[in-house]
Amino acid sequence: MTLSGSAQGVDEKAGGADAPQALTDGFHLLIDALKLNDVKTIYGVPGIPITDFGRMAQGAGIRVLSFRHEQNAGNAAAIAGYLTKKPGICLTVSAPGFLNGLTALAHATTNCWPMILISGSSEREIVDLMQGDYEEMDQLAIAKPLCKAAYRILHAQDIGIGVARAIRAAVSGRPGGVYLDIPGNLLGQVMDEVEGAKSLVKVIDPAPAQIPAPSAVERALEVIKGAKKPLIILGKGASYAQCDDVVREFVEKSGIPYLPMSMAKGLLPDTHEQSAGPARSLVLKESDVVVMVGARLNWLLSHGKGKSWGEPHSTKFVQIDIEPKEMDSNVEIAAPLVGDIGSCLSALVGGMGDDWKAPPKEWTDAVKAKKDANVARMASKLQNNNVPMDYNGALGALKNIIKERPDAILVNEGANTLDFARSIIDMYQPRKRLDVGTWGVMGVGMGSAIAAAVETGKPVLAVEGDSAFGFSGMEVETICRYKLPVCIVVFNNNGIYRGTDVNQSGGSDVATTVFVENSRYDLMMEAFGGVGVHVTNPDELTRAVNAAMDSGKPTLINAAIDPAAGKESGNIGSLNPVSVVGKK
Ligand code: ADP
Ligand code: TPW
Ligand code: MG
Repeated sequence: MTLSGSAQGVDEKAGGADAPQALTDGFHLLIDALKLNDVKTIYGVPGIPITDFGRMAQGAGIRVLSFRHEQNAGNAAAIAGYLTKKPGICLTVSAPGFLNGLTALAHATTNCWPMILISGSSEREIVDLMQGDYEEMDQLAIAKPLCKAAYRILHAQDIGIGVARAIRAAVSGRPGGVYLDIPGNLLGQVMDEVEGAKSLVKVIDPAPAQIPAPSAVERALEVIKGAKKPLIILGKGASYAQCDDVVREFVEKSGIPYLPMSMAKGLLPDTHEQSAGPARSLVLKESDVVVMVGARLNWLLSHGKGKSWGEPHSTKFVQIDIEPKEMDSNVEIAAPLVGDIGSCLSALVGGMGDDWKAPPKEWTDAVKAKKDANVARMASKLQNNNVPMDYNGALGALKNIIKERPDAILVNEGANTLDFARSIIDMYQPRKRLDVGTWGVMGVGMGSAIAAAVETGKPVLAVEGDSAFGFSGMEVETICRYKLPVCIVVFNNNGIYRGTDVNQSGGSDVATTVFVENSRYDLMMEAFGGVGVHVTNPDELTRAVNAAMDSGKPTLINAAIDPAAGKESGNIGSLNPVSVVGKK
């Protein structure tokens, strides 16, 4: 391209009028580098120094979605990375915008999702002398400890390699968040257009297969063969890996009961006969060999030890993970299998042979009996038509909706709203459940819902605690602006955990966990031209959600939930520290 305006003018003075040298600049190079590497969408907030970059990227055919807060744009990029296996891109302005986006970058890294936070930054010379530039901050140094890798590009000719490095760092090995620092004046730097095009790098095979060692495969098979009560745990690494067929083959050929972690629900349908989801406590306590597939033995699995694992009885672990350092992180791993999940599971299936023996029937029968009993016990509770609604009644309605619309994406956050929905709503397809992830972070809801709709084109049902929703609620405007097929259901119980807490001092402020009573979140959606509905019973809820999903119109349903129905901290109340001198 031949640049018009000042860049061309400079060139003409330098090169003479006869043969004007074609120029490019940092703006164009960055856009070309992203496009060359298949970046289709950028999530961000505009401002100095990246406003024009966003405009030009949009002009060049990249979809650039503007949010109301960078954290939500970052959460959208993070979940886009999870859904697509390509880095989700978030674009922010310097210092405060960068910091707002950084939480999401750390969240992506913690969850092992590929994401790149591209942030404009101020003048290096002024920042490094701490002379007080506009939005001054040493962003590279601050980002470094919070993500997988952090790079800064100083010269236009390095943009190609900088973008390539960021992409490869984000998706190869254990995926994670990468920070890419773009000083404002880099965008305006000019270079020869031909040289510029040559400097771009297309990343070849960004996440190479990692084949496990045959001896490690054999060791793993020996351990599994020796089991009397084996269990498979599928984590969100397994759903991220997008090798759904081989996951199914391994589970079905082995005949071993499996437990899906929250975001691995639906990798196999929750109604699969080998699912041990509803018998979670039993299988964790009693299994003797556990095959971990893309799941970590962190707090969500009680670190692989203690009472919930049936100690003093000991459990042997086989662990499949792409990250070697994950092995022995919490307990001894009897058979570490380091590699990508597709390659590892294919090797295991290959090694199982035709004479593979299913696990002892006493074990699979015991799991099934427990599961059937728990499912039956819940079924009647879910059909209640109580007013005000409790979690069971409201979620029973949503369970039926997802059963009828299995390709919809379920976004879920809150405490009780999260924990009850996770166990009540069955999922039927891979990567359809998006939630708070490894940190249990509130505020991912609207970013996740927006990215899910944009990346997949499928309808989205976001089931949100009223507190959880508030963290990203302003993005209802974004949802309306881009006319996304998102239906938000706010479980409105007047507060965090419960709406019934009282101020211990007896003063006039309400308790710390309590919100304005009977708020009408549905009116927020109406403010931007979307559909708002207020519902008080499960039948109304069902009707409203179906109407929203049929129409595809942005909708917010304010579902009035009994303020007394929830539990402190949902299912993880035991993690709260207790005052030794007791409550006053
Ligand atoms: P969950 O929360 O569902 O238990 P985690 O986030 O704790 O899952 O664990 C996911 C694991 O999957 C991480 O340790 C990560 O390194 C691993 N992982 C991610 N992608 C792959 C892959 N393609 N192959 C192998 N392991 C992977
Ligand atoms: C970034 C702490 C965990 S759950 C929750 C908070 C504030 C809200 C629970 O109330 P909600 O659900 O959403 O109304 P319900 O059904 O139980 O009433 N800040 C961040 N992350 C977390 N996890 C918190 C605070 C928290
Ligand atoms: Mg609440």
